[in-house]
Amino acid sequence: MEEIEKVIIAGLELPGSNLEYQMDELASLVIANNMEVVDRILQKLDRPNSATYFGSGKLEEITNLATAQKADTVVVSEELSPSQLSNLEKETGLHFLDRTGLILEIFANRAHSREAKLQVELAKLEYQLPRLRTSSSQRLDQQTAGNAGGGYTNRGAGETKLELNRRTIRNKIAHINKELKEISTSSEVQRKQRDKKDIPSVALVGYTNTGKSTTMNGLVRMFGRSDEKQVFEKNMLFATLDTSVRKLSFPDRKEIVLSDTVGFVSHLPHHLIQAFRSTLAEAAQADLLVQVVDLSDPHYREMMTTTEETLREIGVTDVPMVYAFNKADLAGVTYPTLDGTQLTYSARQVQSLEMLTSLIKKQLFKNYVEATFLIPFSEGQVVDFLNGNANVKNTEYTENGTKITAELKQQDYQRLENYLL
Ligand SMILES: Nc1nc2c(ncn2[C@@H]2O[C@H](COP(=O)(O)OP(=O)(O)OP(=O)(O)O)[C@@H](O)[C@H]2O)c(=O)[nH]1
Ligand SMILES: [Mg+2]
Repeated sequence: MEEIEKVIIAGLELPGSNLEYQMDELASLVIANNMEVVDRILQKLDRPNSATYFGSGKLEEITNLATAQKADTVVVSEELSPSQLSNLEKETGLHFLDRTGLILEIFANRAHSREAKLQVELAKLEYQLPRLRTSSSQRLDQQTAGNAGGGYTNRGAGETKLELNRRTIRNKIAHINKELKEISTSSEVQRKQRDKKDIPSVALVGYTNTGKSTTMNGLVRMFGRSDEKQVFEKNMLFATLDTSVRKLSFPDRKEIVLSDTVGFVSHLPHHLIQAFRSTLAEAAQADLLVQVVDLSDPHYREMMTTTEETLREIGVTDVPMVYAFNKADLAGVTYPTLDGTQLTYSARQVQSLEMLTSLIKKQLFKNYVEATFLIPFSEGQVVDFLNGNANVKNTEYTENGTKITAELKQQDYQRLENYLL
């Protein structure tokens, strides 16, 4: 079995910070990256030390703790500047990873599809670019140390190497961007085709690990095609990194496409958000968002704020949203209950999913109307149209034609106005 890396998590308690929550979430992120938290260490400061983030006394404490716990890596709860990271490593001899670097690693390990892999790679390169100077010159220093009489030429060579590395990274970035663009235009084509078919789309959004994929799977079991694949659900942060789209068909013939996508976390690295734009575009294109919230998490309000901020950042501002407060079974409240656009439910319960379905349908099919038409026998194609596209509630054969009562889209209703009874 692969040895699990032991790490220490460390954070600064700055005025006004909610460090305990931050550290708990950091610990979950560390676990999500297949590492083990062996200890945590905190320091109270008015502001971070500009050179080493922590104060110098604390650095010694961190080094000692790491030795005692046999840990080589320290994960810090915030994003550090490139020079802070390299100073910390120099002063302690330990490996430091900041929160951004950690999230990038998780995403890199989880990405399966070509698109997700490219997106993570892009975010990593963008993150590395400003950090290149320190790490590559360090490597050159080490080379010089082992290479007796390296002399003054090394410095010049080092600069050139750095420039070369930067150029290589920029080239890679350009290449990946091009490839991603090709992929996104092709998925855009697919999306357009769906749009043309007029099927309304619903996107599940929300904080990571709230139960989006479980909700999707439950709905697909009830209303999806029997050969539709289940999506991956697991109790860990960032189980889902790709967008999955499934079609649901309800007994009344109404259909929707439902998408499940990557979850959010507070301070999601900016580069990642940029890189995942096209994956997240599914939400921007949706007719309705269902924000899945983990009601059993004491911090669910903060998580909702983060979700809404992240949606704004990716430009999703004017899609209507309903709220699905999940894991009600763990929260110890009565469920399922519906209050306006707010559902309290459990994604593991059929009755709950039925209520979610009716909430979604109520929002999406608001402009459906019920009407009764009388269609002359000579116009059988209109009867076929209604049977194929409307929720037919009653059919009667009269002397003058077929009398059909049906629930249908406003625009179809207008088209068929001539046949109104
Ligand atoms: N008790 C309980 N657990 C639930 C419920 N819904 C989901 N879970 C569990 O919560 C965990 C996370 O569920 P997922 O569906 O993978 O969550 P997600 O929102 O897709 O998470 P990411 O893809 O990581 O963003 C899994 O272990 C689920 O079994 C629920 O209603 N009650
Ligand atoms: Mg998921």
